[in-house]
Amino acid sequence: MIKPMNYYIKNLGGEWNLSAKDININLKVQVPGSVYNDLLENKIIPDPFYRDNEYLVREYMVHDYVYEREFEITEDELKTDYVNLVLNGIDTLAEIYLNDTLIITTDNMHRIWNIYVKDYLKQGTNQIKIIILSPLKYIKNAEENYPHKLYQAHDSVKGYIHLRKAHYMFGWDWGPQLPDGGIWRDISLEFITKAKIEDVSIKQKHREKSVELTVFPEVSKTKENLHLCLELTDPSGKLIHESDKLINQEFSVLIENPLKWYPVNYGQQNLYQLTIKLFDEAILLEEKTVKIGLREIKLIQEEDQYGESFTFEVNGIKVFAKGSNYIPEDNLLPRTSRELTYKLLSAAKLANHNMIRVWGGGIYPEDYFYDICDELGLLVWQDLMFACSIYPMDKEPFVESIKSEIIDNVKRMRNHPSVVLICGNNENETAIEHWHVPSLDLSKEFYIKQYLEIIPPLVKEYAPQIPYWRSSPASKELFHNTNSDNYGDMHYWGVWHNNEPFTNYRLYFPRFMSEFGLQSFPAIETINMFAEEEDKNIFSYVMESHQKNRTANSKILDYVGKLFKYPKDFESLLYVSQAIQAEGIRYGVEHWRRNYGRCMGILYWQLNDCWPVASWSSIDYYHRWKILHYHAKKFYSPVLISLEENPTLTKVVITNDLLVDFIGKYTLELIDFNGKVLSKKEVDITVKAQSAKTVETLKLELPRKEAQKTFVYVKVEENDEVISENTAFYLPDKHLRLEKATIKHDLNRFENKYTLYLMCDKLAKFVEVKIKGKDLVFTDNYFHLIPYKLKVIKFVSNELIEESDIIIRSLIDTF
Ligand code: BMA
Repeated sequence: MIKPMNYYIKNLGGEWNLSAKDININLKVQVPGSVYNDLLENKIIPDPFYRDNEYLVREYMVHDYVYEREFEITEDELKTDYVNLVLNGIDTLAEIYLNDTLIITTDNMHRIWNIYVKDYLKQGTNQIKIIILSPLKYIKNAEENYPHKLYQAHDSVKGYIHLRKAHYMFGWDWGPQLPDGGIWRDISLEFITKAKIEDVSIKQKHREKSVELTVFPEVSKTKENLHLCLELTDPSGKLIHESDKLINQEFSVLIENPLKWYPVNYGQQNLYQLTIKLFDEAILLEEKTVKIGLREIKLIQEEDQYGESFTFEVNGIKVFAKGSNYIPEDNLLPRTSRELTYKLLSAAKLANHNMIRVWGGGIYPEDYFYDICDELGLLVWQDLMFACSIYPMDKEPFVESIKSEIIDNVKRMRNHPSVVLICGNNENETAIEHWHVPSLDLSKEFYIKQYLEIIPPLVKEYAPQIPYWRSSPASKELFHNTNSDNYGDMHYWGVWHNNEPFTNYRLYFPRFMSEFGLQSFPAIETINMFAEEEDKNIFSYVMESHQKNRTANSKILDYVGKLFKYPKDFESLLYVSQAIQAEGIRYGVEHWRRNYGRCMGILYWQLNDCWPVASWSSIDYYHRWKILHYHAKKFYSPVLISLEENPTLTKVVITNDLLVDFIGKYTLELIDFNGKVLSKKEVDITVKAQSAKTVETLKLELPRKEAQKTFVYVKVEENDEVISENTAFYLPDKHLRLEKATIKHDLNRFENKYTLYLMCDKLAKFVEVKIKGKDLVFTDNYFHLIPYKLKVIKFVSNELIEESDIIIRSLIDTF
C-alpha cells in the first residue's frame, strides 16, 4: 500500500508586512508581488503609466524596503529530515533573515535559491524578514567604483550592467525607468523526508520508427535503499511504460511508433507525460511530472552558393520560422498572468507565427510561457538575459552568479519541446564591431570569456540537445561582419534607425532575419488610458514621455510622408503611423518569403509592449491589435501570393511553406478605382511543398495617369476558398486618385458569432472596422476594399452588437 506523500511544500506567500521607515510606509501586502505594485494598490504612488508619473515613481526605488511575516512550524515538521527555504525569484538585492539570523544575501533576480534552513527554525511562531535594497543606489555606486568604462544601452539608468536584474526595468528605447523590486516569484519551505527529486534530465534518441528516452532523475541526499519508478503516458493519456530503478541509475525507455511534437502547421503538438516517483520501500516520498514532446532539433548551418544556411530543422523537417520578438509583458510583473500570456501567444499564433524570440534584455519567462508554447506549437528562440551591453567579467562573484543563473534557467526550459535555440545575448557582439564601445580590447576579452568560454559548456552540460548560438546577430567569424546577410542571423535596422526607405529591405537576402522593425503609435483608446486632452499632440511633454526612442517621432512623420498625405488630426496620425508600419514590415516579409530557401526565418521587432507607448510592437500593452498584427496574419499565411512590383516588371510569386504541394488556381486582375476590370486571367497552378514559385512576370508599364487609379489584384484559391490575396500599386498612396467610397454593410448574428458583409463602389484602402466602445478582434481588418467585391469578416462578442455600433473609416478619412 502506498502511504501519503512525505515531501511537501508550505507556501509562505500570502499576507506580509511591507515597511520603509525613512518614508513612513507600513502596509499589509500580498506576496509574491512587488514594491511598486504594493505601493500602487495602497495608493501611496499614483499609476506609474499615467502621463509622466514614471519619473516620480522611479525615485521610490532609491529606498530600501522590508518585507516580513510570521509563520507556524509544528513539532512534526521540525522532525523532517531536511527543511529548505525555496526562493523562486527575489528582485534583486536582498538580505534574508529567519528569526533574526541572516541566512543568505541575494544578488540575482533571475536565480532560484534553495537554502537548508532547518537549524534556524523553531517550533511555534517563526519570523522571516527580507530586506530589499535599493537597486538604484547599488548600480550608481558600482558604476562609480568600477575602474573601466563599459558599453551600456543609451536609454537605461547607467550602472545596470553590474546587477543581474532585468535590464528593461532601468529603461529601454520602448520602456520606462521603473526598477521595481520585491519577492516576485513564489517563496516556500519544503519539507523533505530522506530525499527529493531535484530535477529530471531527459535525452531523446530518434530512430526510424522509435524514440529512445534516457531519463536521469537527479535525486538529492541520496540513500542507497531508495528507488524510483517511472511512468509514461502517451498523448491520449494511456500508460505505455512503467519501470523501476534504484536511485542514481538511468532509465531507458523505448517508444515504438512515437507520436512526435511539431511546430504549428507541420504536425501535431503531441505531448507525453512522464512521472517519476521516489520510494523508500513501499513509501512514496515524492513524485514529479514533466510533459515532454518528442522532437529532434538541429540548427542547420551548411555552406551553399550564398554563404551558409541558418535553418531550424525539427524532426527532420526544415522549418521556415515566422514570428516576432517578445519583451516582458509589464513593468509591474505581478500584473502578468497565465491568462494574459495565453492571450498574447494565441494572438501570435492567430497571426500565423510559429516562432517567438524571447529577447535578452528582459526576464526568463514563467514556466507557463513555455507550457503555452509547447501547447500552441510555437518554437522558442531563447536569448540568455544579456543585451546591448558589455559586462564586468573580471568580477568573480558576478561571474559565479551568471553561471548559477544559466544553470537554473536552462534546467527550467530544457524539457520543453518548443525551446529550439539558446542564444548567448542580444547584439553584444555587433556592438563590439560597430558601436564604438569604450575599452575595446577588454570588451572583447570579456565577451570571449562570457559567450565562448563560460556559457557553452554549461548549455552543453544542462541542455545538450538544444543548439547554442553565441549572439543575435552573429556571423561566421567572431567580431567580423556580425550582421552579414550571408551567414548567421541578421538584425537589419538601416530602415528605421538609419532612416533608409523601407524599399531597401529588398536589397538584403538574409539567411534568417531575427530583427527589423518600424514604430507606430498605439490606438487612441490606449492613449486615452494615460493622456489628457491637452496631451494629444505627439510632441507634447506627455506623449514624448511615452516615446522612448529619442528621434522616433520625426522618423514616424518622415516614413508617413513617404507614403501618405499629411494627416489631418491627431487620431489620423495614429492611424497612418500604424499603416506605414504595417506596410513596411509587409514589404520586407513578402520579399524574404519570395526568397524561400535562401532565407529561412523572419522575426519582426516586436510583438508586445510593457506599458502604453509608441513602439515597434504589433500588439499594444492593452492587447489591442495594431494594423501590423492584422497584416502579419496575411503576410505570414502558410501559402502566400505576393507581388514584386517594379515600374516596368512585376513578378507574381506564390510561397508555399507547407509540407504538401499546393494545388489550386490563381487569379490576376488589373482593376481601376471604380471597380472596372481592365484585364483578368485565371490559371491553375501547382506550387511544390516548401518552395516559392514565380507564376507570372508582368510587363506592366502604366503611364502616370493610369497608375493614379489602377492597381493589380491577385488571389490564390484552393477549392474556391481564397487562401491569400494581395494588391500592388504603382505610386505611393499619397499620389493615388482616391475618392470617397460608399461602404455598405450588413451584420448577421448567430448566438455570439457575428458576420459582417461589406461592399463598396470605389476602392477604399486600409478599411478599419470598429465596434463602438468595444475591443474586439476580427478575422480581418485594415484591408483594401475592392469595388463590388464582397468582403466578409467575422468576430465574436458576448455583448449584443447592433448595426449602428459599427464605425468604419479608411485612408481617405485621414486627410
Ligand atoms: C533592437 C533590440 C532592442 C531595441 C530595438 C529597437 O536592437 O534588440 O534593443 O529595443 O532594437 O531599437
